[in-house]
Amino acid sequence: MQTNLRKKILDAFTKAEGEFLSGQALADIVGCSRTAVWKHIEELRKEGFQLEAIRKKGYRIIDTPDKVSQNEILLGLKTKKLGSVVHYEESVGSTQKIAHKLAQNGAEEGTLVIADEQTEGRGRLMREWHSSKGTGVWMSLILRPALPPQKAPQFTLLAAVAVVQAIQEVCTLEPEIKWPNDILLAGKKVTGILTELQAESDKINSIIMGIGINVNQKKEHFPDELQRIATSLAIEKGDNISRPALVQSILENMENLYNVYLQEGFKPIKLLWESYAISIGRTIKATTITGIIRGKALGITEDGVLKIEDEAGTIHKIYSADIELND
Ligand code: BTX
Repeated sequence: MQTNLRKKILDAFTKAEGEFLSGQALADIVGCSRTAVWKHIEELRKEGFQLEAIRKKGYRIIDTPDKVSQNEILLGLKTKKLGSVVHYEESVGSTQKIAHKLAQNGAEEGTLVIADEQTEGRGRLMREWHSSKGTGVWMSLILRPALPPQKAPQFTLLAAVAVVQAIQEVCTLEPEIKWPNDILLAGKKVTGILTELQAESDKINSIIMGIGINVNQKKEHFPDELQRIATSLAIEKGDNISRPALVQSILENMENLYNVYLQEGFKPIKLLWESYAISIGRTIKATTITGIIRGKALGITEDGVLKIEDEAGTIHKIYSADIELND
């Protein structure tokens, strides 16, 4: 209930777009007493929000802390569904784990789990995902599309497009996608995406979309073994980036793409994805769990599966692999 009230107050400030809102106006919009509004305003202040209060005019928010907690995400968020429930933790093992539990317990579609730090962040095949404190976006989003499980790989590509669009919007940088789940800047990994499922044989119960973005790390924040292959938005931009603004943009782009997907299918997403992809048309080496395939990446299928033509002209369909560019 309290959380609901807070969400309504932040929504009202979002709609006001920097204009003053009187205590009475806020109380009317939110449907509570002026005292309750005042208490929430004081709590926001304690959490680092800077509010200007002028007699007879009311309140407006003039600055927010660079945190990724519920308040910062909700203030200014323009989505209907994605991010409407936010679970924020300062430090967790993995946001994926928490999101899995919430999904199992019936969490609604669009529920976001986000943390300031992960101590056991993970990538595909239980690889480690380095998730240092206060520097990145470590988030897991619950989606519940009424689809068969075979469609799930498409969501990795949909999420990649949403993240690329958000980075373009918020940082004016031009990232590229390496199939299926790496987003690169200057040839180095800035984002990893991990799509996990809770499903029955013919139906998805939930998709847990894990997204890890290096945002404000400096080179020395990365362990030695990552310094050669990883980068952050701040390194490439030469300036720090607002993490809440980035998360909001991801959620907004993702919601748009998800709606397009539900109405028109995967094709428009595929076209967008291909426009950002670097591996298509190039000679690549794909390391799968069953072996290595070398050949030309022809493109992706309607299901988001990668097609590679080897030297003998055989076409292979690759569902999951690590890709190296060979030309
Ligand atoms: P991946 O298996 O494609 O990539 C993992 C590999 O990437 C590692 O083996 C390492 O070489 C490299 N790596 C590790 N950390 C970083 C980093 N911070 N930046 C660049 N490269 C790195 C990618 O898996 C999927 C990652 C998803 C992470 C999100 S964060 C929120 C959610 N919670 C969670 O535990 N995982 C997801």
